[in-house]
Amino acid sequence: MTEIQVGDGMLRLVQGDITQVAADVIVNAANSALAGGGGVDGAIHRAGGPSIMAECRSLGRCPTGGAVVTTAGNLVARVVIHAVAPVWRGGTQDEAKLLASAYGESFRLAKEHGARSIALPSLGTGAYGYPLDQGAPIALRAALDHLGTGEAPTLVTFVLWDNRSLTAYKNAISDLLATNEYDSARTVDSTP
Ligand code: AR6
Repeated sequence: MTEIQVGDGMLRLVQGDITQVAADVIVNAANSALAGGGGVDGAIHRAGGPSIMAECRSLGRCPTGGAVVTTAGNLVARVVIHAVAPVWRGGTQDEAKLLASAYGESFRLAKEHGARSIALPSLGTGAYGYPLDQGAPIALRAALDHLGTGEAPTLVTFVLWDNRSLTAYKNAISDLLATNEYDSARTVDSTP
């Protein structure tokens, strides 16, 4: 596990299945139709049960770069935040802005729901094809910017499915911390 302290908050990078992580809020990598699918989305609906899809149907849609909240069904979390990353189209269609917005909305909604902890997957870097080396710093900047505010949730965990994603996130956090842009952030644990 990699742990970065940011002021009074903590950023964690772990490898695993997000449905198995205990956090007040779990973020889903959803589509605009909130219709379910593969990847994280499939795993969350399978583990959480049908009440999540029932609520998604009643909400209807969510724009790309946005996020909506539903019950977490059978999951340990209190709520699921369904965030919609952009489909990668070569980087010329505002993808970076839209991906940052999906993360930003997730943190905003988590705070609104009084969550102390949030677990997120790597949005957009699976079926939607966002290149990992470009998606990872966007995800981490959103988390560091949020933690820098000192607002809840103060524990942010990125749950990375495979070793490739974990490595990309670890490399990206090293690069970001080396810039000195985030002077309240420091690595407290870095177990391989
Ligand atoms: N826990 C954590 N991460 C996971 C898990 C899991 N259980 N399963 C997969 N990942 P993706 P996207 C990783 O495709 O790119 C869906 O069909 C995965 O390896 O889930 O935003 C939706 O319905 C990858 O690194 O999300 C949408 O239509 C990351 O999570 C579309 O895919 C994101 O991959 C969204 O695509």
